[in-house]
Amino acid sequence: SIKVTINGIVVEAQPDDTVLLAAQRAGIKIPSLCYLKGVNDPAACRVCVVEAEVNGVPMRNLPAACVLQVQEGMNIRTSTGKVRKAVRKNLELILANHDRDCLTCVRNGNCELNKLCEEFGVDQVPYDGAVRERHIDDSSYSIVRDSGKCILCGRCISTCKNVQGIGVLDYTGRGFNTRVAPAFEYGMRDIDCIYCGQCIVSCPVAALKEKSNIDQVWEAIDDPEKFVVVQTAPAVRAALGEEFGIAIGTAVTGKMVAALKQIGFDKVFDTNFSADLTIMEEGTELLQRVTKGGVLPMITSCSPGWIRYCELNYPDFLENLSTCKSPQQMFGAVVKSYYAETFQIDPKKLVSVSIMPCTSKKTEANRPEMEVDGIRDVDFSLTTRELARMIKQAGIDFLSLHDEATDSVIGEYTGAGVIFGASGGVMEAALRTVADILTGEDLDDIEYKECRGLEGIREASVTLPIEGRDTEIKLAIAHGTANAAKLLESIRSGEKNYHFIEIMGCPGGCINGGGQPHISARKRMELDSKALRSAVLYAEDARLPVRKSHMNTEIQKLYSDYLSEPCGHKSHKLLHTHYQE
Ligand code: HC0
Ligand code: SF4
Repeated sequence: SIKVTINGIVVEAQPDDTVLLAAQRAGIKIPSLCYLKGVNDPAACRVCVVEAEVNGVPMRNLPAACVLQVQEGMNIRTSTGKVRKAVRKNLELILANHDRDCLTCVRNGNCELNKLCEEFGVDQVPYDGAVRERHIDDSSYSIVRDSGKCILCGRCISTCKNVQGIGVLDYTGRGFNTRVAPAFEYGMRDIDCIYCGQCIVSCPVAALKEKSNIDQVWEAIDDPEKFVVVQTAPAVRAALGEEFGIAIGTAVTGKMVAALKQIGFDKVFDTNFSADLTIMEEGTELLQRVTKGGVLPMITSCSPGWIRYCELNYPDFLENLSTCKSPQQMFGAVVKSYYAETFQIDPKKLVSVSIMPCTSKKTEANRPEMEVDGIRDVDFSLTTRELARMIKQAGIDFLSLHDEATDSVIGEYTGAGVIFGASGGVMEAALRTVADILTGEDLDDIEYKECRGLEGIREASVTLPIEGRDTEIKLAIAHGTANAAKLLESIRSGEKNYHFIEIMGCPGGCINGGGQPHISARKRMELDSKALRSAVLYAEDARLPVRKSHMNTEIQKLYSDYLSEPCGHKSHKLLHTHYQE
């Protein structure tokens, strides 16, 4: 290791450390803005500048700590008058070209630029010259881009390109006219964006945000003619609390249900129910494909960012996709058919709302094929962040809410449904049911630990009795589309083959979706939010009395009273779909 001195403290650093990382590990905070751990280090904003000398010789200018490599004998000072003055000036320059309507901004309260300005006492913007032309693009169902808020940090560009392997955003124009935009300034609707929203959660300001549907949902709730039901995705409970100051990695399931009831939804349900339903359909589909010579590997189809990515980039794999709709859409279809019929509610008066950790779900809900006989499955899909805003708008004191439970007859869920929100969870849930069906037993060994974890691509295999013969079933899991691409390439080239694959569009799966609460770049350096949020779901699973989808009694009733059998005629009409080349 290398010894460097930071603010008079001797710090042990690794040879390839930057000064920013070495300082952070030693508990010394250097402010930063464009830096995003493991994703972006372009030294664009120059907010992390320091004074440095090597063996007593001062370095020229003020180097940026995010790209400055440590050297033996380096002496760093992070808070001199010169540094503070430079940081303040750089912040002022950024502010000069930034729309400063902070009061009405969605990032009010968690804006990283605002926080730095406050810390450095930036209380005026002394530059009063020309500002860049502002352009707001709300052409897609999912993502709004506002160039007036953009500070050109490049965090979204690097995330889209390096993390997701997509690269539809880039710098365009030069000098004063530099902007971040899709090529040829096309609208977000017209490019190969998968609406994963990873660019949103990496944005320090409000240059990228979800397209909000809050107003339409309030309108439906206020309309006495409408019966408004809501479902919440597995991953929402693992992160919603963060919006109310609760530590990352805390479950708020019961409070979330209580808040939704107070907001005024007529019935509160859980996507976990339809996650269980998905397992019944998808597990059956897998067994049919394996025993009847169908297309393998079968690939999960619940993540709409992944589906769009496959449609755009790997159309030769479309027949590998399970034909199951996602749990979000299955839930909507069940609410407007089985539930509506059971309680004699006119489906036209039913409004189906979903709360998702995802921005791509908004686009999925609007796909033309996501309806049955002209009735939409899901009318409005909101992000976890939008739900938090609604709770605040309703004046609900979230922290003091008492836990409440979801409504019946489509509200029960098992541990298998809960873990859908973490990468590997759908696979594990499917194995629990498929193994029981094939062995004809109620197996105790149901924690498939090999499915868990955050490695980008994971492989596993299980041996199951299929048609009387022990058969090895080969499995793979990928999350984040860059990893998905690697996995698909290895199959295309013939290097690998599998029976069943789980792919989620976002790194870590839904718990780290593009609709989840913002975590600042600073926090991301300090903790692993993906692991913390996943742990919430695995803990809830372990606590639940029933942990296998096929043992969900309300699912059993849904089949006996209405659908008759998995992958049967009615299921195909309501719960399955097709894809577009
Ligand atoms: Fe997910 Fe889902 S698990 S995609 O990550 O399958 O968004 O949380 O709701 O639909 O259940 C997201 C999360 C869901 C769906 C479920 C699946
Ligand atoms: Fe890229 Fe995803 Fe953002 Fe689209 S939503 S620009 S694919 S990061």
